[in-house]
Amino acid sequence: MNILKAGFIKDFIKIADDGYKMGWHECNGGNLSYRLREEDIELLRFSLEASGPFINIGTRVPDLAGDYLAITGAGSFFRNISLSAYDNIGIIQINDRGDAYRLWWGLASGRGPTSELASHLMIHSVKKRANKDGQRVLYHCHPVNLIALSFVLPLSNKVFTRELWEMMPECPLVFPEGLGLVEWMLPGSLDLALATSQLMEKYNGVIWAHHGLICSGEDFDASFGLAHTIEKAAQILVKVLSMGQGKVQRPRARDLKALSDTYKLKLGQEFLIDND
Ligand code: 2HA
Ligand code: ZN
Repeated sequence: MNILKAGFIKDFIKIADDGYKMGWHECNGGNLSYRLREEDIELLRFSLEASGPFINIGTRVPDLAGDYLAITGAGSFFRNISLSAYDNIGIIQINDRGDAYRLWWGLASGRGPTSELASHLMIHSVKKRANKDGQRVLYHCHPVNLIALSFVLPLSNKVFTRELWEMMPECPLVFPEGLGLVEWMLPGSLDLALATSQLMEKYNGVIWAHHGLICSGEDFDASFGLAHTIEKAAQILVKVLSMGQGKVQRPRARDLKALSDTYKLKLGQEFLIDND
C-alpha cells in the first residue's frame, strides 16, 4: 500500500495545510504527531521498513513501548508538507524500553523528528495512560493573537481560561476543563516537556507563553478545532482590548454556570468565580 494514500496521512497533510493557511507556521514553526491505531499498522504492515539505528529520546516513555507515531521533521516547513510529505513527515517506532526510537518511513530529507519530540512523546504517554484508545493527535502551532495576549494578560491559567471562555459560548463547550499555561521555557527542552505533560493530565490545550499553543485531541479535527477555537477567542479579545475602553459588559459566572448545566459541560469550578 502506498503510505501516502493512508487516511491518517491525508488528514495529517490537510491539517498541516490548514494551519499554514491560518498563518500559524512561519518557517519551520510548529509540529504535529499522530499515534497510530492497530488498524493503521495492519494496513501498512508490508509498506513499513525499519531503517537506521535506535536513537535515544533523552527521556523514558514506557507507556509508548512498541507504538508507531507519525511526526513532523525537525526543521520541516508546514507549507512544504503537502508538497513533499515523504521528506517532511516520518513514521517512527518506540523501542521496548521506551527510551529510543527508530525510523520506519519518511523523513527522507535526513532530518530527525521535531525538536519538540520530548513534549510530544511525554504528552502521548499521559493521554494513553488516561485512555488507551483516546487522544492520538498533538498539534503545536504559533497563533498570533494568543501569543500577543501572553504579553499583556497575567500568566495564569485562571485568567486565560476565563477571559477566553467569555469571548463566545463555543469556548466553554470546546474546552470545558479549561486551559493550562506555562511561562516562557526553552523550546525543545525536557523541562518544557515535563511541565506541559503534567498539565495535560488535566487539560487538552496548554499555552506556551510568548511561544504558542499545544493541543491534544482524539483525532485531527478535534486537535485542530481546539487550536482554532482558542485562537479565534484570542482574536476577539485582542480586538476588544484594542478598542481601548475595556469590557463594558461580559458574561458572568452565573451565565457560564447556566451554560454548564444546560449542556452538561462539567466546567472547571475554579474558573467560575467573578473577580469584579
Ligand atoms: O518546530 O515550533 O517549538 C519548531 C517549533 C519549536
Ligand atoms: Zn514552537
